[in-house]
Amino acid sequence: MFKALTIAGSDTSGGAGLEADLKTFQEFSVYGMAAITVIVAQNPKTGWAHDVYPVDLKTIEAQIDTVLGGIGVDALKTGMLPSEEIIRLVARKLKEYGAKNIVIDPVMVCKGTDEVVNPVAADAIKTELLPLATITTPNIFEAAQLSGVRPLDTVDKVKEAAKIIHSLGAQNVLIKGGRKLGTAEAVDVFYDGKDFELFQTPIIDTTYTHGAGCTTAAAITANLAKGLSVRDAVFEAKMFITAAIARGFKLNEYVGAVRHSALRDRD
Ligand code: PXL
Repeated sequence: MFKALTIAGSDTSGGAGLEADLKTFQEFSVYGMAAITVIVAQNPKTGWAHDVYPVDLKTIEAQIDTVLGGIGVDALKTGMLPSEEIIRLVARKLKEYGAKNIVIDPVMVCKGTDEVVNPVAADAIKTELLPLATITTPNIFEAAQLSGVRPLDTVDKVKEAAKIIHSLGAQNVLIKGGRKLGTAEAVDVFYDGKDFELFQTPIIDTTYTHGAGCTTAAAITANLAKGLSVRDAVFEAKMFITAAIARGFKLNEYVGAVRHSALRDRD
């Protein structure tokens, strides 16, 4: 059984965060484990505002020791890491255990809110985590924060940002442009340090996309765990997230989530 770990936040509403990661690992028949960094609760009384409750450093360290010290994994991903101290801890533990197949999802904002999780976090992600990344998967906002290229509104500028993020230490970079680049199709730009590949899919007209970023990174992680090349892991993840977005569904009046089970659902 291939095994994967997510070091991420809990999205209580279930579409994103470690909930998305574990559901996605399951869809790829990969055994999933989780180290919780933060709990995000959405407040129904304040228009679904995201309240963020970080987990203390000792508890995060104990969880990582459980999995990396006591079990071992074929791949892992990081998600929401809500402070500089937590980012530093995670980087230290990944180095301590010599972790391989590392997917860094540089989560800075949640869909539906423009709140930056933590402004200092962008710098710590750059210096601490990108050098460890087999691949990093920023969206446009995150890629702009990491690369300094602004505004990031054309495919050429996204390519420039990918080169900069690669030069910060990430071996491979996937910038998820989606529908934000004014292109006829949704475009994600993949860069392996040598060549660019554009992954293009028809734009799906929906706002039910909560969890799309986490799910994409988790699908890449699962496929790396199974031994696929980074490029093929990204390709498979793109197929998976496209189906999951196409079959997204409404959770409540505020938000709709991607459907992790889309590829096997018949209803
Ligand atoms: O989608 C980004 C994200 C990541 N991780 C957690 C979240 C969210 C957005 O809500 O709650 C835990």
